[in-house]
Amino acid sequence: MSSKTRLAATLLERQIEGGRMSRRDFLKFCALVAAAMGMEAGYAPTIAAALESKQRPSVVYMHGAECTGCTEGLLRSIDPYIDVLIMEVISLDYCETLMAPSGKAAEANLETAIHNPNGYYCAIEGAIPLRQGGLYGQVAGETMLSLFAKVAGNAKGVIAMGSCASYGGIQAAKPNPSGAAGVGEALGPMGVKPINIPGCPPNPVNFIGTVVHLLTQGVPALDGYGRPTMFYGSTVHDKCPRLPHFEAGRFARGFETKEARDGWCLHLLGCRGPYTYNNCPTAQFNQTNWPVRAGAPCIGCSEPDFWDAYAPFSRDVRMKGESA
Ligand code: FSX
Ligand code: SF4
Ligand code: F3S
Repeated sequence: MSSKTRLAATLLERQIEGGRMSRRDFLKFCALVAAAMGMEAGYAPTIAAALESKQRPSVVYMHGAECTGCTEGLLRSIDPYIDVLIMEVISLDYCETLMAPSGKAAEANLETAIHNPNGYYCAIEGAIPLRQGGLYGQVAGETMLSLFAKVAGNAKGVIAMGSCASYGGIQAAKPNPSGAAGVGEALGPMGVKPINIPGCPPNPVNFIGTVVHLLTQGVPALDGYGRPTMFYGSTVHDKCPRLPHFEAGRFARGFETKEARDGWCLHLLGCRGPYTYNNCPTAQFNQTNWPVRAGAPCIGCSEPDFWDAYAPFSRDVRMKGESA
């Protein structure tokens, strides 16, 4: 089932339930977001009360240079469901992947959304091409650079969704022919300071939790790279289930080995977990699994120097002087 079909089916289920989610599902959503934010379960009713007491805030979601993997990851989030976010928590007033209008009608929607008298939040997925005045990335004949400067510049808050939007990501990999850059670098000179939610793609709970934090408590605490510390405060390595093997010097020497299957450390197979800040081991994707547990090394997808600093990804990346 395609993501759009799946979303439609989910929304239909909700409609059958009466058009709105049940109280139980809403509280479950709040509990999951609280857990991802590192809060105790008792914080869920606070989130619920704050969300219920406010008018649903408008969100304008822009697509830059990217693969749409961030949106795809978000659409496939099953717990919390994406429809909870876009139907109950926010008012998603512009998103090229999800909206029904196209062409002139879509452009009119954007104009209406950015002139909302109550203001709006802006999420940007993807990098922004800068070379030759931004010529290599255009939407409806306007460069992403000029369009995003307008949309993000007037927003109450800006979220850079994914590593491309945060730092350039693979779009900025050498030789970076389009001069792609992250939102902070491209729009910083215009006064835009985004909250970065890196990852290629990021975990949907990191995005949803950030939206909830913005709505309930304002801008969350950020690290030096603009990432919320509640999600990016420790390394993948710190909470990795293979860590006891690392500490005991037990390293798998091949992917198809008994040692790799038995949970031995993947550092010699290229794992960048020790240098990568993200909550994958605890949040997991859809609370199901994550790369290292599935047997693939962490490739550092949420780090500012991802892609070039780590490629090729199967390379042994022990730091100078580090032994195994
Ligand atoms: Fe793709 Fe998003 Fe990677 Fe980038 O993810 S999953 S290339 S971070 O902007 O769509
Ligand atoms: Fe650290 Fe990676 Fe080894 Fe896990 S597999 S312990 S993240 S080096
Ligand atoms: Fe990315 Fe590493 Fe997590 S590759 S998804 S930060 S395990």
